[in-house]
Formats: sequence, C-alpha cells, structure tokens
Amino acid sequence: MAIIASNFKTNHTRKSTAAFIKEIDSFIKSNSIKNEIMIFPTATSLDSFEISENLKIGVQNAYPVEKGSFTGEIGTQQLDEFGIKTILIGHSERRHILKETQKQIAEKYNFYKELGYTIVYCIGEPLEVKKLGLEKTLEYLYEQFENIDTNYENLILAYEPVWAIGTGVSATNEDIKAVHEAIKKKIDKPLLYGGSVKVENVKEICSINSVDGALIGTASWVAEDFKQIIENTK
Ligand code: G2H
Repeated sequence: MAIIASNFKTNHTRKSTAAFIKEIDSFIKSNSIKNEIMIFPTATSLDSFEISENLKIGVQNAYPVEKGSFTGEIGTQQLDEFGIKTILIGHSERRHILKETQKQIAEKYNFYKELGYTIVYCIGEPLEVKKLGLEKTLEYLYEQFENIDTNYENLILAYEPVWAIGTGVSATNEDIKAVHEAIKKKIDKPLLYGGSVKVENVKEICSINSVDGALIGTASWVAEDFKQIIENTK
C-alpha cells in the first residue's frame, strides 16, 4: 500500500480547503482507494471540514509544547481540538527558509514522538551536495537523523532533494533508487519521495521498489490533479 500525501504549504483558504477535502474524500469513497491518502492543510483551515476516516489530516508544523508563551506558534492544546495526530517535521522549507536547526527539529520530533503522533520526517540535500556524489549525499542525509529515533513505530520518512522541490524538475529514477535503497538498508520505515512529483511522473516514481509513496506540493493543490495522482497510483 502506498502513501500519497499533499502538502498545501501556504496555499488555500478555509473555503477552498473545505471544498478540496470534501471532493477528495468522496473520490476516495467512490473509487475504493486502498492507498493511504494524507493532507497537510494550513493550520488556519483545520476547523473548516470534518475529518473523515478515509483521509489522514496532519499539520505542517507545530511547536513542541502543550501551550504557553510562544508567540505565533501552536501547540497540542490547539491540535487536540481538531483531533490532529499527524505532523510533518524537517521539511526543507523549514530547515532552509525558516532556519530550523537539527537541534530544534530533533526536539520537535522527540516531543511529538512521546505523544504517539504519526511523524512524516523529511530529509534532503541541496544541489551543491548532490554534485559531490552519492557518498557525500548520504553522509549529508544521515546528519539529518541526528537525535532522531528511527525505530519509532509511527515514523514515515520522506526523501525530498532540495534542488527538486518546487522546481518542476524531479530527481531521476536512478537518483531516487540510489538514495532510497541506501536509506532503506539502514532504516526499515516507509520512505516517500518528494520534489516535483506530478500527474505525469507519479506512477513511474511510485513503481520504484524502494519508494513507498509520494509527498506532493505544487502539483497537488488543484483537487482534479490530486484525484488524478491518486488514480495513477491506485
Ligand atoms: C516538496 C514537495 C512537497 P513540490 O516540498 O513537500 O513540493 O511537489 O512542489 O516540489
């Protein structure tokens, strides 16, 4: 069974999120979709829809606290109101744009692990590292597991090469295979690929043995396209 996930990033309103989720939910029902479908909407939209058993809804980020004085952040007191038990951690946009350090990422990981959340944990290398070859790429990727318990039962990994994110240029099947096989040898967890996955390439990417699904941004934001992606990976 594959895992197909949509990461909204900073896109969609409450209204369009509700419409999107309703449409995907009924598509899953009427097409007897067996794959696990996940959606990571913006936190501001979490009250705009009912969580259905067909879909796993997660947050793109949260602070590692229940509540307190952490201006601008949300904690588990807020997440609990919506029944959220899934979180994305380590996404490259948070590592590079928001400057989250591995220490902060690990703190977040350990906090949500203790609470039993499903964690989709992202790793990925920038272009200058990729250019140094597979060995250096793997070294860089393994550093992103510092203080991360990879035996955690509710862990899902996502390999998202930074140079392939939002660029329209996905990694080649050979690149994906090489990295996924190496990681899978070390860590026995579901491993998704992310980085310019789209309607046209999702089937081929997901048919690679060491790929257990896809984490999709840009190409998943229109419901019709996401339905096609789900259909293509049935
Ligand atoms: C990588 C991916 C989703 P995109 O960030 O996490 O985004 O599909 O736009 O490359």
